[in-house]
Amino acid sequence: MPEALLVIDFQNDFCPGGALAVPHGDEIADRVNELISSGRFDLVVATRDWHPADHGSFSERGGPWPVHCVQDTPGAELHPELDRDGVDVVVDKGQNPQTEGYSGFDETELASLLRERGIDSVTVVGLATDYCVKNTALDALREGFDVTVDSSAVRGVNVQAGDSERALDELRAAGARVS
Ligand code: VGL
Ligand code: ZN
Repeated sequence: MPEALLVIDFQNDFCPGGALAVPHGDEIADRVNELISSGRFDLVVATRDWHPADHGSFSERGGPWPVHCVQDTPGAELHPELDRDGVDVVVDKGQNPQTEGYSGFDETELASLLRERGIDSVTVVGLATDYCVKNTALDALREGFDVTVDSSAVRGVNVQAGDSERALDELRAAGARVS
């Protein structure tokens, strides 16, 4: 079973000090790097939330979020603790100003990339559990991949208390394995 590791949005803006900091987001680094170097994965993909400056999810445009992950800004860069040399491909998402673009599969080349490499199974880690990790994992299931979420390598925003737990429940109900 060729397997890919999908590292979702492990970027400066989603870590403490960033524009849309996920509490303890930086703490996933060790586990993510351990998975990258485990030898278990045939392909390692890192996604980046990669918004144009006028993205519709920004509060100044009536959206729910502060300005974050604007293309080519330091906040949009991959977190410095991520083992960048272990990443095979970077996939940018969220570029359409009109859509949220939470999922790594939304208007990207990710599905075709995985199929091209013969991948049938994915492990999803990264930020944030209740938004981009959840939506990417749900789309991976819809695309027919076998999906595992490594719960020690994700962290959530938790706008409402319990959002991350509910996201993991939803993922289990949809057929993902939560390890
Ligand atoms: C995300 C909120 C807004 C995420 C991206 O990566 O989970 N959350 N944009
Ligand atoms: Zn975003």
